[in-house]
Amino acid sequence: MDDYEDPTTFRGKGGEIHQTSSSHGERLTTAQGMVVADNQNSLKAGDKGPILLEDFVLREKIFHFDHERIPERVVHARGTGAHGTFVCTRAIANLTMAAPFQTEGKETPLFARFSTVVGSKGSPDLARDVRGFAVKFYTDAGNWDLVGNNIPVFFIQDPIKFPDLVHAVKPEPDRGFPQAQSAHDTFWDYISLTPESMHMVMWQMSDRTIPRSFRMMEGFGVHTYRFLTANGDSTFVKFHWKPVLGMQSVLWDEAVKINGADPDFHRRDLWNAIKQGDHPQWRLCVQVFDQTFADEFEFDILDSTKLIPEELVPLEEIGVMTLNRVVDNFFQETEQVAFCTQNVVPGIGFSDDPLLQGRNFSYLDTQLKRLGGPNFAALPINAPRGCPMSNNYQDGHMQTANRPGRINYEPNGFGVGPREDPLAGYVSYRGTVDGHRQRIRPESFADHYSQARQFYLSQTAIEQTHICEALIFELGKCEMPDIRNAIVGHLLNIEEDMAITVADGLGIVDLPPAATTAVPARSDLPTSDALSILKSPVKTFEGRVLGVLLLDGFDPDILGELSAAALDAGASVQVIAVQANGALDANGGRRPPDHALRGGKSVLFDAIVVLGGAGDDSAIAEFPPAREFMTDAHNHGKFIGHHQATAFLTDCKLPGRPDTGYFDLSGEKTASQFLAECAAVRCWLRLSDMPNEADFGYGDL
Ligand code: HDE
Repeated sequence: MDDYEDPTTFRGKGGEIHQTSSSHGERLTTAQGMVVADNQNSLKAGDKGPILLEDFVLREKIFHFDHERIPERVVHARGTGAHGTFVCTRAIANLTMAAPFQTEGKETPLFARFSTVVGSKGSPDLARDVRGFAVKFYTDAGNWDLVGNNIPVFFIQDPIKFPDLVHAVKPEPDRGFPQAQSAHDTFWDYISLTPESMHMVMWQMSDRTIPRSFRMMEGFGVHTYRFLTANGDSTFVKFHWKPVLGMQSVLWDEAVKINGADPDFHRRDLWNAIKQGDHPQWRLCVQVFDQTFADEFEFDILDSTKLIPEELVPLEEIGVMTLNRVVDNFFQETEQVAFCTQNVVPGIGFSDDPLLQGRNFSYLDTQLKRLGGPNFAALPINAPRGCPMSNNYQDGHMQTANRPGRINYEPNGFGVGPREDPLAGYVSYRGTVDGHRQRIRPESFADHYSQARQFYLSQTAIEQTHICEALIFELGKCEMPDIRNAIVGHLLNIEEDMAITVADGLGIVDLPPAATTAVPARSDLPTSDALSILKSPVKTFEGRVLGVLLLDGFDPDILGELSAAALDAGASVQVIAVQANGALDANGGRRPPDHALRGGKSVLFDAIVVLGGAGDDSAIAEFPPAREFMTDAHNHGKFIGHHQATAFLTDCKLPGRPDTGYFDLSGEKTASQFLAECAAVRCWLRLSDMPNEADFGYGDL
């Protein structure tokens, strides 16, 4: 614990513990500043009560406690945030007057919040879910919120569908479960009736929705936005965040187990990384294009279920975000931060993407409910920092910044108060708007399968298998066979082999007919490597965690070498011992662990080393947590280093061991050579050799 001070205590009459004023003399007071004499006993009549209504200290304390909660976000409730900066690496003043992009080297402070979408505030981090990726830039010209996701497309094309989508995926209303899961009837029922979701569903079933870390996922603005110049020129822009540590995901079986072993895995990972000075970074890149490109592109740039392949419009880096400070207080910062898509600054404009227009209404509205009044913009986490906030808004809940004096209107003849400024002020993109009032979806939004197919075909074989397995898992949780069949009908429009694999995995004997399509799906779109995680292989072990299991009698020098090599590689080491009081090294010293074996599951680490004693360690393989530690590491394709632990490993009965993912550290490889191998993240060969249903005569998987 940080700054732990041994409390000075005394016992009260009833034996209860009282703690006297802390060493820095801070005294406990009520909200009125009155010093509290006794924080352990309420005011009673006699020794045993009843408690007196007169006890205003008790009543105030309980009253405040009773009102501590605010409504959680209706979506994206589970999240974590951090402070940082954005540094412009390439000025683009020719494209936009947005303050952060005017000069190279310009720094803009920011706050980022990452989240899952579906689960409640207390749900586990590793749910299969889209991740929110929201950034508030405190620019010199006001706050700009880029509220994106880690997936570049979305489920729906029109905001009027959003409440239904969210109702369908959230816990079912009669039973209140399942929590933080799309694997249930109502979600897949809705999806089966919403073909425009098919592209997003491919992403959702891919490894993108089980990231290893927030630090290792991409972010996307999703919608087409506009860059605007001072003279009113405009280009279209799509925003992309690229993680400097590369992309990495966990396996589904790891995700399921991490949720139990450490439900705060992603929160803790971000917190630890920033605290230990490994500040995560993302490159902000843009795809910039004009109306001519928009007119020629095969899909509508206003359709949020479509992306523009990077191969077609290459990304241009314009800056780097670094997260370098954890929050001082989770509630005040992460919980009260109020992102709003309509928070833009001069130079950033909206396109006519209907989903974006809908969001521009929703976010302001939802903050009012969540934060309880219209003054939430004045909370320190939401207030502008690079420029003053000056207006005639007044009163409302919790107002603290009413303008002094008589004048709270504009224009006024008193010569006081803020005035509009047509030169510095925000000017919307002029464009023209024309058309009938009508509830209609444009025909240019009608193709729902072509980019879904492009995404699937752009994946490696391993990733395609994961998508099929995810679909089999999710649909296998549906109770209604009709829903499973309907989804397979859509999959047939995306890629036939995938549909057949999923149908086999679900035990569907007669393939359903393909779903009817508004326009025929295209099969001529070129694949795009940028859509695959594994086609952009990670080349570093930086930012990863090595778990070292110590058995009694281990060689401390090897542990030292591993720690030094990890430091060099920008990685960290966590030590696991059989018991919490540590493992004995070969010299008789005791090394305290970061985890005892029962709590230090191998799913929490990126690669594993076992340091055995000089003698026969095989007996420890009889201990279920030890065997499970190794079995999981092996089955999850982890790289495994070992030293003097052969008997233990043999008795763990790991099928196929040793393979190319095992490294003997007593001669074959040095610690740093082993860590260099770990940069490949997983021994994919071992994973592709794992048996599946087909090996046991089921289906055709
Ligand atoms: Fe959101 N979304 N959303 N969303 N969204 C919210 O606002 C909404 C959409 C996203 O860390 C809510 O403050 C509608 C797309 C993130 O605080 C709410 C529609 C994308 C966050 C809301 C969408 C997002 C939210 C709930 C369809 C990716 C968390 C709490 C028109 C580009 C921000 C809140 C944070 C949060 C509405 C679709 C991303 C209800 C109506 C598309 C990252 O206003």
